[in-house]
Amino acid sequence: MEEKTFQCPYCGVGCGLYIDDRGRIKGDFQHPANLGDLCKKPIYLPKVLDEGRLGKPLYRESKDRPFSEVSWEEAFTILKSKLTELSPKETYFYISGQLLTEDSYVINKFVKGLLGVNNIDANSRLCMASAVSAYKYAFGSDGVPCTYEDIDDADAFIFVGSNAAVSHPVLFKRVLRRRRKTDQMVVITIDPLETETARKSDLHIQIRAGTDTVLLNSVLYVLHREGWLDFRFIDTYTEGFDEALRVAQDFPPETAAQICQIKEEDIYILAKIFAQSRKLISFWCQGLNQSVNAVSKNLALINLHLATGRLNAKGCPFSLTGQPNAMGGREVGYLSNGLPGYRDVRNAEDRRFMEHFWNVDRIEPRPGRTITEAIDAILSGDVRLLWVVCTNPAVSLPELDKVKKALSKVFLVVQDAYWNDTCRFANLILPASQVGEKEGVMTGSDRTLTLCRAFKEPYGDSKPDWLIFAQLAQSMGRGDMFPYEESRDVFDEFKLTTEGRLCDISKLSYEELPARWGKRWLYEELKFPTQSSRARFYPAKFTVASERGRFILITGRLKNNWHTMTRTGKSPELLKREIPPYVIMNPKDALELGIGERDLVKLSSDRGSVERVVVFGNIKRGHVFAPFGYPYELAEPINLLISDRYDPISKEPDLKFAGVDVIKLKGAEEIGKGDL
Ligand SMILES: Nc1nc2c(c(=O)[nH]1)N[C@H]1C(S)=C(S)[C@@H](COP(=O)(O)OP(=O)(O)OC[C@H]3O[C@@H](n4cnc5c(=O)[nH]c(N)nc54)[C@H](O)[C@@H]3O)O[C@H]1N2
Ligand SMILES: Nc1nc2c(c(=O)[nH]1)N[C@H]1C(S)=C(S)[C@@H](COP(=O)(O)OP(=O)(O)OC[C@H]3O[C@@H](n4cnc5c(=O)[nH]c(N)nc54)[C@H](O)[C@@H]3O)O[C@H]1N2
Ligand code: SF4
Ligand SMILES: [Mo]
Repeated sequence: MEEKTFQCPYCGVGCGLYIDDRGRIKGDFQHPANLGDLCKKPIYLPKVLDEGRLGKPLYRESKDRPFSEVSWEEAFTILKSKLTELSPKETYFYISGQLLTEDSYVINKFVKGLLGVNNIDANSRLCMASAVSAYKYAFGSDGVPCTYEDIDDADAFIFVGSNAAVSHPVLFKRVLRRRRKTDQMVVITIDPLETETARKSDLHIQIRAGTDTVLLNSVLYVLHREGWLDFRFIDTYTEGFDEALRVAQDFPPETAAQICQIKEEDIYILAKIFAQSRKLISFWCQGLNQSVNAVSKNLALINLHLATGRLNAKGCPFSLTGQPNAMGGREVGYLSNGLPGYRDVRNAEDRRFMEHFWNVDRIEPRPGRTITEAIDAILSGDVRLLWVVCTNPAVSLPELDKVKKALSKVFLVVQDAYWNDTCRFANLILPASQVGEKEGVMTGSDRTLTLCRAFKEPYGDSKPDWLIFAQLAQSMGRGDMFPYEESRDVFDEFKLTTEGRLCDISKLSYEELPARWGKRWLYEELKFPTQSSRARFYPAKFTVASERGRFILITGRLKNNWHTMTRTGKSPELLKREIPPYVIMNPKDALELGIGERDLVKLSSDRGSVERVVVFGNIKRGHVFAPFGYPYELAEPINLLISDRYDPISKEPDLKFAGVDVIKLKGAEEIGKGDL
C-alpha cells in the first residue's frame, strides 16, 4: 500500500490517502491528520485525472492567433530568449499553495537566486497572508502553535470566519466526534451566514461582515471588567497588553453590539468561555483573513488567548490553512518577502545565509511586489512577462476586469495540469504533471509533512513543476545551480536550509514521512521567537471599507467543489446542487425587492455585474453570499464585482466585502428547473 500513499490535493487538513488495487481512493489509517477518514471530494479524483489535461507545450507569439504545439526544447528556447530580452525586473512569477514543496523551492530559487529579483508571489496572498502576518507579530513565527490532537480533549471551540464543516470537513468531523464523547462542550460560530458549521454549533453569532475586530475587542473589554484576565500569564510571558486594552476600552458591549448588530449577551458568553472553559481552540479562516482589517481581526483574536493564558494545555488560536501545501510554501518562503527555512529577505543575516547556500552574489533586500501590485505594474508597462504556475488568476483574483486587461497585455506563460480560464490569455502553455504523477512533499495545517508518491505515468508530455524550472536553468547554462535528478535531491537540499530553524526538518528523509516538525506544542516552554522572547499583544484598531450599494456581498466556498473546478467541476456527482451558480439572500430582503426563490437576478457593484439564481437562506439582513470559482463556461465570475484594495500589513485583498445592488431579471418559472 505504501507505494500508493499521498496527501489529498485539496484542503489544508492534509489527509493521508491511498489508491487501492481497484483504483479507488481511501483514507490512510496510519496518517495522523485523518486517521483513515476523508471527505467526498477526493473520492472522485481518479475519474478526472486525465480529463481536459494539457499534454503538450503550446505557443503563439500573438494572442489573436491559434496555438501550435511545440517541443519542450522549443519552449525553453522561447523562454530563454524572453528572459534575456527582458530585465529580471520586468518579469513576474505567480505560484501556488498547491505545489509540492520541491516545486516551490526550485521556482523560488530560480527567481530569488538565479534571476536575483523578488518578483514572485503565491495565491496564498489571497488566502493565508493575513494569518502569517498576525502569527509572526504575536509569536515571532507563523507555525500553528498546537496540533489536531488538541481537539480530542478540548471543551470549547470557536469557529470565526470559518465554515469548517464545508472547507475543512475531516477536521470538523473530529470536533463533532469530541462533542459526542462529552456533554460539557460548546461550539460557537461567528459568521454573517448560517452555514453548515453554524447549524451544527450550539451558538451562532450572526455578525455584520467586516466587524470582527470590534466584537473581539469587546470580549477583551468584558474580560477586563469582570476580572477574568490571567495577569500572571500576561506579566510573565507577554508584552504590549496595556496598549491593546486601551484600544479595547473603546468597545464596551453596548457599543460593540450596535456596530456588529449582535446581542450584548453573546459578547458576554464569549468572554465567559475564554475565562472559564478548560481548553479552548479558536479556529479561523477567510472570514478574518480576506479583509482590509484582516491583521487586526486576527490579532484581536490572538489577544484573547494571551489575555487568558490560553495556549498549550489550555487552548490554541488555530489558523486553518486553505490549500494543501500552503504550509510547505511558507517553509520555503515563497511569498515576495520570504526565503527558505522561515527566513525573510529584509533580514541581512537571512540573506547572507541564503546567498552563501545558493552561491549567488546578491539577494534583493526589498520584498517584491505582491500579485495585486504586479497587475498594476503590468498595466503601467513595468512588468512584461508573467509566469503563472498552478493557479487560475483569470477567475480567482479580485477586480477581474483589470486583471483581464493585464493578462491580455503581458507575455503570459501558464504552467498548469489542465486547460483553465487563464490559458485563454496565454502566449505559452506548459503542461505540468499533477498529483499521482510526481513525487514530493506537502505540509498540512498542523505541520505534518506527507510524502506524495507517484501512482501513474505523467499525462502526455507533462513534467513535474520543479523539473520544468530546473531544465530551463540548465538550458540557460546554469545547470550547476539545479543539479537534481529526482525530487528527493531537491528535498535533501531544501531541508538543509531548515537546520536549527523553528521548522527544522533537516533530519527527516522521505522514508520517515509522515512526520511533524516542531514539538506538539510549538511554544511548549512559552518562549517565543520574538526579540524579547515574549508573545506580543496588538492594539487591534478597527477599519472597514466604504462601499456603495444596498447589500454587502460576501463570497466563499462550495461544499463539493474546489475553487475554479478544473478537477472537481468534471464530476457530475460533485456538481449536483452546486449549479446553477447562485446567490443566497435573506427572504425578507428579497421580498422587499419583489424577488422570489429561484428568480434570476443581476448583482452589480461599482466594478461590474453578473447574473445569479436566488436561493433563500438565513443570512444577515443587508448581506448576500455568493460562491466564487465557477469557470466562465458556467458563469461570469463573481470577482468582477470585487475590489482589489487590501489590508495595509498583509496586503491580502478584501475579498469578502463588496457593496452591491440586486435587481430581478426573470422569474423562476421563466428559467425552468435547474439542479439546485
Ligand atoms: N471572491 C473570492 N475570491 C477568492 C477567494 C474567496 O474566498 N473569494 N479565495 C481566495 C483563495 S483563499 C484562494 S486559495 C484562491 C484559489 O484560487 P486558484 O488558485 O486560482 O484556484 P484553483 O482552482 O485551486 O487553481 C489551481 C490551478 O492549479 C492547477 N493544478 C493542479 N495541480 C497542479 C500541479 O501539480 N501543477 C500545476 N502547474 N498546476 C496544477 C489546476 O488545474 C488549477 O488551474 O482564490 C482566491 N480568490
Ligand atoms: N469544499 C472546499 N473546501 C475548501 C476549498 C474549496 O474551494 N472547496 N478551499 C480551501 C481554501 S484554499 C481555503 S482558503 C479554505 C477557506 O475556508 P473558509 O474560510 O472556511 O471558507 P469561506 O467560505 O471562504 O469563508 C468562510 C466564512 O466566512 C464568512 N465571512 C465572510 N465575511 C465575514 C466576516 O467579516 N466575519 C466573519 N466572522 N465571517 C465572515 C463567510 O460567510 C463564510 O461562511 O477552504 C479550503 N477548503
Ligand atoms: S478534509 Fe480536506 S484534505 Fe481531507 S479529504 Fe477532504 S479535502 Fe482532502
Ligand atoms: Mo485559500
